[in-house]
Amino acid sequence: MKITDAKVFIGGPGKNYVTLKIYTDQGLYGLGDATLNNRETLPAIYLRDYIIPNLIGKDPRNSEDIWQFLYRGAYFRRGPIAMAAFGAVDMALWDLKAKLAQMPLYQLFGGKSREGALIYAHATGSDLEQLLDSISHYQEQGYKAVRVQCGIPDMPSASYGVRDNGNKNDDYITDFSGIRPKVEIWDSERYIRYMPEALAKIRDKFGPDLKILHDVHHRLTPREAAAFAKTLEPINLYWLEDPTPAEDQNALRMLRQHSTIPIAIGEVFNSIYDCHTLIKDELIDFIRVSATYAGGITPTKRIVDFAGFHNVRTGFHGAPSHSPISMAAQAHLNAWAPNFGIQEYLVLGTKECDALFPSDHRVENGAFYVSDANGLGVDFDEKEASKYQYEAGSHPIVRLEDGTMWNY
Ligand code: GCO
Ligand code: MG
Repeated sequence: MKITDAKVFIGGPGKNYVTLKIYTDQGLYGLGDATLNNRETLPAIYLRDYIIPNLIGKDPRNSEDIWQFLYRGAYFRRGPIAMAAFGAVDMALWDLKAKLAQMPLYQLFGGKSREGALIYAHATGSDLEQLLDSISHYQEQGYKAVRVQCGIPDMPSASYGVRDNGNKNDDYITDFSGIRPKVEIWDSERYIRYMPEALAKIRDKFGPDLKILHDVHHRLTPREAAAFAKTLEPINLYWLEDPTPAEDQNALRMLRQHSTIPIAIGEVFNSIYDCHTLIKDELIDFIRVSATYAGGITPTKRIVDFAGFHNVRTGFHGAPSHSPISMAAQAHLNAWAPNFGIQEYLVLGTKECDALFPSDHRVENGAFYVSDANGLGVDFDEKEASKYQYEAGSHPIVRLEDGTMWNY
């Protein structure tokens, strides 16, 4: 079996999805997702100029050797651009492998450990009242877990995943008005003062069963995060996400020594080396890598297995940046993983998106049910794809009130 061609498509309804399609001499094709939020053209160029010419003629069944070829062969390895490009190739090869085996992909990992996999939605509001409405909205739809983000009084603009159209599953991160980023202003003191009170009110209103998640979006220093986590303990959060910037793995050690709050981290990680210490030393509870940015199914599955030895569960990234292809790759891992925790689910579930990526995967009662179709179980309609093209957009940036750049 040989790879005969591969193509990269950029675009989608309200989103620059980067889709890789690998064709073979046996008529089967595989699909992968290389969407790197707000830097989408870069993995696409990496694929087109450097990877695809090297794939032609290779046996697609040797997915391990192809992954090693891409990773070790690049010399300058790791980083989100390269790993997103490798990730797309790897997903497409697993898609092909499972199609060849005539099985849904999860069967190749060891079958299903569960039926529906727990998912969480993003409830948000520019103030608490709006956020409470947004939580009710998702609860009415059957969600058992929600991430809650709300505006902070007297903070000029507090976007760390806050939007004012609380219930719409649109891509609120990318600003398509141009390439120059919107500036948002942040103040940790106001946030630390207000958020515990808001989270307590949410727990009070919705009772003990709702799984409440909160994303700090890398905004606090280690000491602030430790103090903040301590005050949140009575609220019994499902997790506190990205309390500090992920580069400083020691920060999590400090937090752990002061609080028993469950910590989730890893959406910006690109390899097992980024989370090795955090997992080995049991400094986190959930690992948030994605099949795209971590370089595909092959390395992600290794991270999941390693995490399992240390009581760390999965909580894969699933922001709107991921196309239904990587969501499917993660759904197959979620169906199998013995140490599955939860899946973030924000694929734009619009008619246009379903037409571009047809599939039988379904979301019901706050859980994701993986399709039993062969392969990843998601297709890509090239005719639909021809309606879209790349649209430049930007990701907001964050500054403190005095102008100092801060972490988004
Ligand atoms: C999340 C995230 C995202 C990021 C986005 C950046 O937890 O889902 O923090 O929404 O902001 O992926 O591009
Ligand atoms: Mg996050």
